[in-house]
Amino acid sequence: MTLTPFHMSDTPRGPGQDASVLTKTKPKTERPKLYKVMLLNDDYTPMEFVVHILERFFGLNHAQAFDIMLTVHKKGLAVVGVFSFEIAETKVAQVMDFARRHQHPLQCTMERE
Ligand code: TYC
Repeated sequence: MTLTPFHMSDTPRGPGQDASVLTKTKPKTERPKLYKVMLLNDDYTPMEFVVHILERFFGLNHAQAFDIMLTVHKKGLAVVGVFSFEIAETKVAQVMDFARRHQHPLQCTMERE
């Protein structure tokens, strides 16, 4: 019996089935999901401590930090920044750890935007 050599080019192909196309690349870069980081008011954390946190961990100047602290004090909470998941998680951990080490009950949370 005689065997005929098989070639890829023998395979019947329809539209979009070019044998030379091995992979398809996804054309679109997806936007990262964003998360709001929020500070919550309480009756015990000193105002200046909150201002310091906003300057230290969120890069705000003193006037911006004081404004946001007052918003939290008056309204109960405020968004202090919007970040990708990992950055938001890090900010929350830094704030919670710093507050705990100074024995203040300040709460910081994150939520999908
Ligand atoms: N309410 C606090 C006070 O009167 C100040 C405060 C502001 C606490 C913002 C927490 O996230 C906060 N000392």
